[in-house]
Parts: sequence; C-alpha cells; structure tokens
Amino acid sequence: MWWFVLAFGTLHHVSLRQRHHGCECVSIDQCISNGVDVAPFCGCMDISGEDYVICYTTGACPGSFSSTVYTGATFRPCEYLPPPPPHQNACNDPLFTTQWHLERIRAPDAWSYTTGGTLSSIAIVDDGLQYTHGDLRVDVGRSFGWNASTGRRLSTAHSSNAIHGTATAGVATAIRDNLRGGCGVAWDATLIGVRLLTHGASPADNVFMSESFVSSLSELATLGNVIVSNSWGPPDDGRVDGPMHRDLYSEVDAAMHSFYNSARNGLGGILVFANGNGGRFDNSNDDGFASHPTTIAVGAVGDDNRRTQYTEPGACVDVVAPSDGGIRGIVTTDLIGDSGYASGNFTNAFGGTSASAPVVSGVIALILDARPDLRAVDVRHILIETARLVHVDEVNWVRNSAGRWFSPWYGFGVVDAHSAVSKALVWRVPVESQEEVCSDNWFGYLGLNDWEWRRVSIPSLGGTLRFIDRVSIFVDVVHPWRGDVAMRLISPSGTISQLTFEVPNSVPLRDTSFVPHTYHSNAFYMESSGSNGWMMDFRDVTSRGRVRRLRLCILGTPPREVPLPSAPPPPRFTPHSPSPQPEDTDPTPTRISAWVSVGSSLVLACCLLLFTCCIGPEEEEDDAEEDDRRRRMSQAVVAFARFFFLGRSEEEVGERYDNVPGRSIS
Ligand SMILES: [Ca+2]
Ligand SMILES: [Ca+2]
Ligand SMILES: [Ca+2]
Repeated sequence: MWWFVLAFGTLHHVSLRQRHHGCECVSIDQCISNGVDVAPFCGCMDISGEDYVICYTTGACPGSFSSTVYTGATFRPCEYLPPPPPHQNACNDPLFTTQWHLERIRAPDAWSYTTGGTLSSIAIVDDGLQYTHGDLRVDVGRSFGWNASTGRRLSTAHSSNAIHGTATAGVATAIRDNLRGGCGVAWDATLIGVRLLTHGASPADNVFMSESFVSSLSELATLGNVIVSNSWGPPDDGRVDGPMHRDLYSEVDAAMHSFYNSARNGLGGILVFANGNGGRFDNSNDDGFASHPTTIAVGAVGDDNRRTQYTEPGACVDVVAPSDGGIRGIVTTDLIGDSGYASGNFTNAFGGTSASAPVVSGVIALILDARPDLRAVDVRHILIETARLVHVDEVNWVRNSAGRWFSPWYGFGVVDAHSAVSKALVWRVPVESQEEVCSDNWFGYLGLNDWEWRRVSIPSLGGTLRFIDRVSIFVDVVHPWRGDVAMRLISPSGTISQLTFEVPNSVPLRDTSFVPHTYHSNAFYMESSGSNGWMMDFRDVTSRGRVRRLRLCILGTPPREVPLPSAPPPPRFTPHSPSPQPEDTDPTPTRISAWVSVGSSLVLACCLLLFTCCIGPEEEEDDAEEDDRRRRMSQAVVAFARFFFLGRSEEEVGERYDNVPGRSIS
C-alpha cells in the first residue's frame, strides 16, 4: 500500500464539483488531510479507475496545507454529467432578448440539463393568477384560493385583478417557444396558483390570511415536489413582524416548521420568501417570514449586479437575484390588455424583491427536476455554494473563519442557475443529519449607553459543532424605541455578524418598543464551534434600554469519530510538508499563480515518482505487481496534472468570482 503527501501549497479554489461535464466521486468514506476529515470541503477524485483518491484543499479547509494521496479508500464509481442535448437552451419567444436576468443567472445554460420538467411544481402564493393569460399554463386542478373576507376556501386561484401574482408567475414559469412574451426561469415546471392576498389589506395583520396560509401549506405539502414562492411579507416599516413572536402567528410558525419537515415525503418543503423592500429603513431579520429558519430569503440586485436601493439588509439573507433598480426592469407577464403594469400583455418594468424570489424559485425547480431526491437543506446549501460573489469591494462583506464570504445585503451572492444545477447533479447527500445545540438562558441587567457597544458573553452551549449551518439568538431587550438598538453577534473565531442596524430617526414606524424576537444569521456558515466563546454586542442611541434575556441556538453538523486511514507504511520518499502560511499572506494572488503552485508540486511529485519507478533503491520489492502499481500511480499523477491544466479553463475556474478585486479565489 502506498501513502505519501503531496505538497500542494496553499491550493485554493479547486473544486471538481463545479466542473460542467466532468466526473466526481460522489461517495467517499474518508478524505483526510492533516488528520482531519475534510470531505465536506474538499473533493476527492478517482483518477485512474483504480483505488487512488486525491484529497485537495480549498481555502475553506481549516488548517490544511497539504493533501494526501492514499490508496484503499472506498467510493462509488464516478458519475458523469450527461452531455447537454443540442439546441435545448434557447428561448425563441419575441421578448427573450430583453430578459437580461435569464442570461445573468445563466438559466439558458442550465436548460441544457433541465427545464423544470414534470418533476417540479412552483406554487405562486400571491393575489391569484389570470388563468386566461396566454403565456401561463396553470395547473387548474391543483390551484386554489381563499376569500379574504370570510376565510372560506375557493376552488380557484383565478382573478382578473391578480396584477402581482400574474407578473410573479411569469418570472418563474412563462411558457417557452409559444411566440408570446418571453420565458420563465423554469418554463417547463407546473404552475400552481394559491390566491391568498388581497389588495388594500395588510397581510401581516390579517387573521384570515394567517389561517389561510397555514391551511395552504398543509394542502401544498401533499402535492409532491412543490416550491412555494412568496413575494410578500409584513409591511416594511422597521417593525418586528412575522410568525415568530406574536401569539397570532404561533400556528403559522408551527405550520412552516411542519411543511419544512414533512413535505416532499419527508425530504423537506421549500419555502422561498422575498426579503422585503424597506431598504436601509428596515431589516429582513425583523421579518419573521423572511428570517424564519425554514425559509430561503432572497434579496435583489439590479442589472449592474449591485444591491438595489430597496432591498433590505439582513443576516438571514441567503442569496440575491436580479430585479429592477438598475437601468432595466424585469420583463414578464402582465394582466391582459390595459389592466396591470403596462398597456399590453407583458411588462418590462416588474421589480422589487417580488421579482427576485420567483427567479430563485425557478432555479430551485430546475435543481429539483434534476435531483428530486435532494432534501430541502441540500437545496439551500447548493444555492449558497454556487452563488456568485459580486462587488466584494463593498464594506459589508465579511469573510468568516471558514473562508466563506457573506454580506447582509447580498447573502452569499447572486444565484447562478447553471452552477446550481451542475452541482445538484453530482451532489452527495451527507449521511449525517444536522443537530441543534443551544445555550442556557442568559438572564441579566445590561444597561445600554449612547453609541457605546456593550458586551454579553453567551453561556456555554450544550454541545459542539463541526460545521455551522445557521445561528439563531432569542433577544429580549427592554427599550422604548426598537429602532435605536443595534446588535451584533461574534463567534468564537472572531467573525462578526451585524444582526440589526439602528433605524434612522426619520422613519416614523420604527416601533414604539422592542419586541422579544429571534434573530438569525448565516454569517458563520461552515465555521466550527466549541461550546464557549460566543458574544453579543448591543448599542443604542439613548440611555433608556437594558438587555434582560438571551439564548443562542446553532444548527449544524455534530462532531464525529474521524476514521483515520490504516497505519501507512513508511513513505518511499520523504514527505514534503510546507511550512503553514496564513491564507491571506498574499492578498492579491492571481489564479495563474495558484495553478503554478499546484503545477510545481505536481511536477515535483511526478519527478519523484519517475525517480522512484526508474532508479529506486535496489532493496525495493521487484515483483511484477509492484511495478504495475508504480506504473499506474505515475499515470494517475500525470492524468491528474492533465486534468487540472488542460481540462479546466481559467474562465471556468474564475467565473464564480467575477467582480472580486484583489481577492484570492477561495
Ligand atoms: Ca412565452
Ligand atoms: Ca421588511
Ligand atoms: Ca396589461
């Protein structure tokens, strides 16, 4: 058995799972680097069809500066992505050329693999659908609605006044190649209408609406692979609103958890929510729907890829998607004729986070059409892992200790349909399930002072986590002005996540008092956590407040016994273990330099291999089997080098990182 260490240096950014038409070992028992199981971060590949597995590091691999090639690992055969069928990725409808958002998220490239198909349905929960619109194909039998005045169920979602729902639906599922309008992101997905909202009523204050939403989720949970797209929420007035904190919404909270846990035959229901249009005068972490732990929260970027004026910050934001706010709006279906946003049957000016949410719902429909077996948590992780970083020069981006970039304005970046579907096709569903660990309650009396950060150390957690998914903290502050209080959460590794910002005084409805609320953060994604070291900071602009209760809960992957490889034989040549260097030693490495680093290591490895094979010590075993093994290993390393240097274009490697100035790819 062979075992040696390749000096890969600080190899960032290599991710086989982003290959478009390549192979990936989708199931490996172990991927060890420096004695740590790094499989969740690092890919392993079967080079020669033999039993060689190479673990390679990414910037997210904690403490790993070298990678191990070893034999004897077990894994399933590589799975190959199917080559894209020809001529499947164009939309030939007249308005397609104006649908810039489809190209921006690379939907046409994703259509090479999947189009939404028969395996995915998108339920548009909104003010209804105009069934007679020629560019929407409504599944009438599965659509339904509610009378907002009586709470009575309706057997239809049709409404000739459904201005918002009709436009939203077109973004997700407008029909392709019917010579009308343009195309939806998942133009082949089944469209289900749920008429829930009425114009003129505040949905957050509507009892019938809450009850109808609960009943809707219960009904939708029985309809298979349904993505529930919600382009609505509480008023964007700076108040805390949603299912998490008021008695009226306790059943909504329970219904969302139930849907998330039980829908899709237990794989998990998909709830997509727009994160609100309040801009800097609101925070989607105060929106109990967008920040709900079962939700995928979606913000908006304009055609310049920058956050729009109206999209809300929030540590709960997962991804952003195109909408209006730059020069161009979103082209989609509109009420027939003079009604609606435009005089015709289509509009080029739809926008808000209302347009971004159905973009993401469409992408998820593509994902689930390709991989209907994926769990809800897998879908969210795929969106996060494949989102494109944009404008990291903005100050709000933070790179956490696991190397993940996060911004309360952008989440993890702009959704990318092609990368998401490509990753979904080779996604390895983890064997381990997630667990939640919580701290004891912190009770106290922390007075708040003007413009001064005050700190609370969170009590010990009930366990440790290998990888954090998302963090929530219940906060009870006594303060007459909700908008005066800013909060930030600090992880043991020092990552800071701003949970709320002070709301400007000019906003009249920043609430009259602080409402106890559970805040959420994605900023610590993939960090590890011990049981101690979490801290919470508070600041206000008057001296009238105090903190009296806190409780932290973290969802993530628990520790497990790492199955180390069996004791290796003495290496045939001395391992080259480079001196560990901080990942950010060089703030502006180029992609090429990283490859050169890899190349140098590989050339060295190849030379050493050839040396060993050709003029190795005479005392080495000389049997035919050993020669053959050497030969295959040499071929493996050469194949590996060829794979990296010839099999990947620089654009392919870097495409996820457009607009990232002076950053290493990680
Ligand atoms: Ca069309
Ligand atoms: Ca809001
Ligand atoms: Ca119209």
